[in-house]
Amino acid sequence: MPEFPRNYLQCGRFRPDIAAAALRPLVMGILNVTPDSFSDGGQFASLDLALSHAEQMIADGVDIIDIGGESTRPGAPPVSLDDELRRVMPVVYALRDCGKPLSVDTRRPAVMREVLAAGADMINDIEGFRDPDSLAAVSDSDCAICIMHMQGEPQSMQTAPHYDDLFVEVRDFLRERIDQALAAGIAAERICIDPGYGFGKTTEHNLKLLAWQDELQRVLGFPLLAGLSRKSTIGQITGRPVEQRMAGSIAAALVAADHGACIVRVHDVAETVDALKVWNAARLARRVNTV
Ligand code: 9MG
Repeated sequence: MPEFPRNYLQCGRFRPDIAAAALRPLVMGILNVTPDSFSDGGQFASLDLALSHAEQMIADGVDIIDIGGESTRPGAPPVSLDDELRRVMPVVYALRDCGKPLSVDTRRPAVMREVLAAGADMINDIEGFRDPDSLAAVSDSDCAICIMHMQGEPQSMQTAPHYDDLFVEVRDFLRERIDQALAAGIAAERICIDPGYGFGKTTEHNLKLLAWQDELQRVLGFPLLAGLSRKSTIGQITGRPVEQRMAGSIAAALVAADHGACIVRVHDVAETVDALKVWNAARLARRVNTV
């Protein structure tokens, strides 16, 4: 098991155990509150639907709920600050006492400040906190931060992704952002990293990174979050449209777990939790050589 700053992730009011997660990764459930969400067609855009979806995820064994008000689907139109706040804030207020850590997926420092003041426990920034004000927005709190690698911008990132050295470029980007976060006063136990599957990456890039992610996690020394659920790579491999990618996504979550992921970000919580339980039980049995 890689050495992490602590055996927990400091996540606002919570400290999920990532030493245990090295056995079974934490499951982060996706709660999109975008009308144009690429995988749920805006199904959870209204507050009531979002809350009942969250309740179901909790019943299904979710460990962290990731709320997002901006679609990050390739080519998705940008959302205004007001619209993002209008979508996300009521959900954060309604769920803050649900007993699970609340993560908010945002690139905007203004949104980070508002959701942290409202009780969010984690900020998931697909830009890796590159906005000059973003680290200041989170530094005074106790929230966890997920630093993700992305090449380019969501509008254009899948046009022609190219790397001279995929592993080195992703590693060096994450290392530089980790150093900036630490320099901004963010404690090491608050940080997790993410190779950013599908963000400026072809299927081949994603599969290579998946094979290398345990090495990435080991050399950087921070817990790794993997998000492959329903992404186009799953569609390319299986030939399935987005609404038929559950089995492929569960397989991807298991592979990510097998390659050391501490957190998997998924749409299908119940199915992924069950699959990880079976994977974990089989793995533990392999270690015990007496029957
Ligand atoms: C918001 N979002 C969409 N995909 C993601 C991924 O793979 N990782 C993280 N951290 N966030 C994501």
